[in-house]
Amino acid sequence: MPDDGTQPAEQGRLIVLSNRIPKGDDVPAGGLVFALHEALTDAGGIWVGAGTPGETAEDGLTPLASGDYERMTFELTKQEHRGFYLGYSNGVLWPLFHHRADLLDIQEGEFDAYAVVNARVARSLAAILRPDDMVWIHDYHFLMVASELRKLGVTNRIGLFLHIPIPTVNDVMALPESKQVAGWFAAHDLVGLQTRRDVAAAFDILRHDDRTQLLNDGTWVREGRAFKVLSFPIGIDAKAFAETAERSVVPQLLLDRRAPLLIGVDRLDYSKGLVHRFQAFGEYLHRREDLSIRPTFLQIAPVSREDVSAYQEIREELERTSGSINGAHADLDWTPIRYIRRHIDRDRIAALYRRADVAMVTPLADGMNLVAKEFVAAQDPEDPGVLILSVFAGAAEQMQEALMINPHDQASGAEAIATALAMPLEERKRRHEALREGVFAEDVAWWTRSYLAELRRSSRSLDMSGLDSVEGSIGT
Ligand code: ADQ
Repeated sequence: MPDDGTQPAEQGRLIVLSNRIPKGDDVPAGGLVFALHEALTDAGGIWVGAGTPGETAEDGLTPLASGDYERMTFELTKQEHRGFYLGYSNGVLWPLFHHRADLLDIQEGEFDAYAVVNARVARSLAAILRPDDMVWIHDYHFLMVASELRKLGVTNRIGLFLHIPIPTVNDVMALPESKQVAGWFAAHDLVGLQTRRDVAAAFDILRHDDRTQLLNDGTWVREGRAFKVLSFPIGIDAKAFAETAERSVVPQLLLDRRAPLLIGVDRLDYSKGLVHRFQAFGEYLHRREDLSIRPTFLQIAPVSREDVSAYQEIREELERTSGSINGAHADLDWTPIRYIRRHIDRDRIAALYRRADVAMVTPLADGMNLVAKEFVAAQDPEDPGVLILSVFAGAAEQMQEALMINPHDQASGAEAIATALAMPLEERKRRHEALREGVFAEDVAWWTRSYLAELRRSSRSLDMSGLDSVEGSIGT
């Protein structure tokens, strides 16, 4: 039988944990939630996520309606939601892991709420686990769940996949709990990251922990437990997305192919580099010699996490920047930046990608960035658009045929826009073909299979015989 991550019943169930979980029948297409839905539809199992915050919270899981797999929620109070989710997860860990230690908002009691919720989730999971079940934990909301499970005596295989980048050792030192971080990772059997660059950063963090050693086969050991840290770049359902793009309808207003269209699609987040992107476009407009070229830059960026103060600030800054660029360049019949804060249907987005001549995917830090892959999948191979990609997107490691830019350097972005808009068809096709091949081959099903196959391969107890430590000795 091929070890491809599909799950025969006798090997136990797959238990997936993520903060967000679809509560009704509709599973939002795209992003993490969609990827997990795909994984569970294939493998079966149980998906556990956060319930609606209430006045009190008890241990245990509440079943939701199930289909191909079961869904359950854990409880948390409104106060815990503030401390665990808005506070420690999104006000501390998110900026830290996106290299923005300057934005850390460390508030008393928030880490405690994080620890309390992680411990309750662990107890609730432990209560349903059977000996052969595999646990797959997602993202920064649950970094302590595995160590809490181990404290409860759970020996099941436990994997973590972090969708966001890994901080530098220096950044980690800004965390009051910095000394615990290596232990959190080490409680898993497999830590999956988006890129090789993230794996190198995680190795750095682990090397700085006195109790963690690297063996010569690439396995790490801490306090008698072995674990691995490897990269598994997440993909999209490329085939389905391409089909959606082909059959969806572009709004009439944007159909005039004589006016070049640039597109950006992001959650409104400071990590996405939106202000820098607008400034690069402004710089392009400023440098442009042929004033008859009047491109429109359509930025779709619905607000997210509005309860976190850094998100209110980025929104205001973005509005100021687009206003000032439009003020400098707009004409009676031309608005250079069209900035839409509304949520747009996925079908519409797919059609807009296909219509666009250029996509700007220019984050300052991003675990992967699925928009880059969606844009490529949506293109007409006979007349494809051009992807401008930041070197700081995780996607950059796989998508070298994009036009790479440094988002901190306005000139780099402005030049890339000029190059993209003038790129001959042959070069567009050549670059797109190479990108498309990667996006289709390493899709979301490939990602799930590779991760789960590796987690299944990991041994549940450490056999250290015959393995030499590369850095320091074992067990001293
Ligand atoms: P996100 O930070 O949410 O995800 P991203 O990878 O770009 O970022 O995924 C966003 C998804 O939402 C895409 O599928 C996109 O099409 C969709 N989307 C964005 N804006 C939208 C809008 N206005 N309307 C409708 N849909 C919209 C985190 C990490 C990423 C990592 C993913 C998956 O931050 O780096 O790639 O998880 O691992």
